[in-house]
Amino acid sequence: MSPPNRHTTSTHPQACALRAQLATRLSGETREDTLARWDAHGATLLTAFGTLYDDDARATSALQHLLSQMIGNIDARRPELRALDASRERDPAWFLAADMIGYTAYVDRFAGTLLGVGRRVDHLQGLGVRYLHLLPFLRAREGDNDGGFAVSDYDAVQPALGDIEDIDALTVRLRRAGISLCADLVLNHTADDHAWARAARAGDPHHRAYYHIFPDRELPDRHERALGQVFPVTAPGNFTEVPGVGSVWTTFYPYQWDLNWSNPDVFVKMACALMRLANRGVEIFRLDATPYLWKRLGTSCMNQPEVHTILRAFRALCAIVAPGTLLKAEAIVPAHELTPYFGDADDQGAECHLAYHSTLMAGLWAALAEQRGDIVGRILRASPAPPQGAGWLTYLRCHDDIGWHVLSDESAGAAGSTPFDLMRISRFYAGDTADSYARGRRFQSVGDGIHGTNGMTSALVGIDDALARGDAQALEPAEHRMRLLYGIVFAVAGLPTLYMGDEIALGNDESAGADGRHAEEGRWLHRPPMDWTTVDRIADHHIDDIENTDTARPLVAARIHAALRRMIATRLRTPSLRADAPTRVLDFDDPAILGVQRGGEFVLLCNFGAQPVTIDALPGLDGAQWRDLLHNGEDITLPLQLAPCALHWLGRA
Ligand code: OTU
Repeated sequence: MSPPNRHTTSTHPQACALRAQLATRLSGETREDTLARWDAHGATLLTAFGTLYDDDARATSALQHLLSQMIGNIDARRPELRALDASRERDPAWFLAADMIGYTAYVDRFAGTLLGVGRRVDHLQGLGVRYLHLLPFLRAREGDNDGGFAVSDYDAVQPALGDIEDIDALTVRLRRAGISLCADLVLNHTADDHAWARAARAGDPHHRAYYHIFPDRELPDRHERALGQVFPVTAPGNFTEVPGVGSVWTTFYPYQWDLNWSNPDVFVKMACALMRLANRGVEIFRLDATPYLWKRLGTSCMNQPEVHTILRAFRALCAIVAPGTLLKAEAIVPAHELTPYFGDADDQGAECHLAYHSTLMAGLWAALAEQRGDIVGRILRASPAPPQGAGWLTYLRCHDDIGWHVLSDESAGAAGSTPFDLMRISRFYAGDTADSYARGRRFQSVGDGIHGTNGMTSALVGIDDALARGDAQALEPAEHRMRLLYGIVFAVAGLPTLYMGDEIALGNDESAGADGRHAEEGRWLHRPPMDWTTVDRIADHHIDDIENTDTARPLVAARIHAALRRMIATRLRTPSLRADAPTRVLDFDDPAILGVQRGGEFVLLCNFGAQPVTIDALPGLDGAQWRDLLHNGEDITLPLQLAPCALHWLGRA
């Protein structure tokens, strides 16, 4: 299917007709702004919707319902959110500024409840955080719920975390602190006890059509031949036999029923969920499992063209009803499939504002295990600059495993690079190779299968192991590794995001497996509760002697915290570190070295190798004078010796 061209509302008959409806039904205050937004984006929304649903008898009433809900939500949008909309329309690249620092956490693990998060704002501000992603907090099914990714009600909060009004209160508190809330919008599936699923179970044909339900295994078996598996060990297969219902499509866990996006009512219901959350102050939507929304027999049912059409429609919808809002693609797919989530070649910038750079994330870990900076250099070279007004989200860890499949091209030696062995890397991080310092675990991997790796940064870089063994000599390089990796995350193009606990090198939650509820789900290894005792001690300067090389965990925490804060503070005053400033990878013969120029005045230099390396010159930057930004601005003179795992941020003197 070819992508629809951009239409203008004036040449789109249906857009003109609906404009007239908007003009009569909107109240005075919002009328002019909304009509201008409709003129700019209405045709895109309608063209996308039409491309998806024109042949469907349900489309006309679904669209009418959508329009009514849009009007209702526009009318209900609070003045401070409207002000935010207006300011972001004036500065659409606001989230690409150098002072955007991200943070991601589970509400309960971080602060107990939504209101508890508000009481921890000081900590976030101390880190310079401007973007806070709270993992799913909407009401999820009881019992197993995939860390909240099995949503039972998009208009209710998980009772243990608070209630729906707490979202409003929290976002007000966050906005006052300059922090934007990012929330998950789980689009691909609902919990099996969502009201729609319950109605489907009861046999209601309208709601059965919200899901992919088959009377027998014939079509599921045909589909399976081309489908992958997300959780091959704990949830093999993509369909679940539900007694009295049929064979239900469940890409993830059996209790997560995939929604049928070829049904226009599903589109409208999810669009309404988005608008209501936006009106509660959510500013960024993490579109969970985006690649899976559209199914097509004979394909992997990932990244189908219709997924991109849905995203274009959602983008246009936001631009009309809540233009201060951003969309973030959670598409953990190889790099060449990822960039279309910003919009395809002839419609760049028409889809998501942000996308997780998962290839870079996994590549950083591969580079560390292989002691090869060139792995990261090649990934950066191959990463196109996102279109104007869009950016990468850069990160080192998140609540999920490190999925190695995103490196399938790179590990096979794409574009003449030296291949690397993902199996070795996966075993390395599980502590299963002779040279390993890591205490991670393999995830969903059986036999020769290479799936993912679990573990906190602290465990994967060797801090946990050195502390457990009380080995001060092993601790120092482990801390260098952590600084090295975060030093890259904070310096390359993107919105850099910390994973909760990394700011104090929080270790694995080794009790997770012992907890019966989570025994089956290895990802809980890296979802520990926040250690506020240590945070408070650091904040109160009770840990002064941070240069002390003692092996006590609080001292490590204080050193890592100070190192990350220094990077963040430096980033804030370095305009060349904007997410959209140009990137140039420097050529070095030694594969251990990574050099990256950002903008006109910044160079990142690191050594992934185990040996010191001497750098005689910075390619293409002859004659420039440099200061070492992370080391008190000392002058740098070439030749420069890079110690193993050295990290330097050079600024023009
Ligand atoms: C996401 O991840 C969430 O991040 C997970 O925590 C959920 O379990 C899952 O969706 C289901 O809601 O496969 O290993 O390409 O890779 O959506 C994590 C995207 C996952 C998928 C991704 C998914």
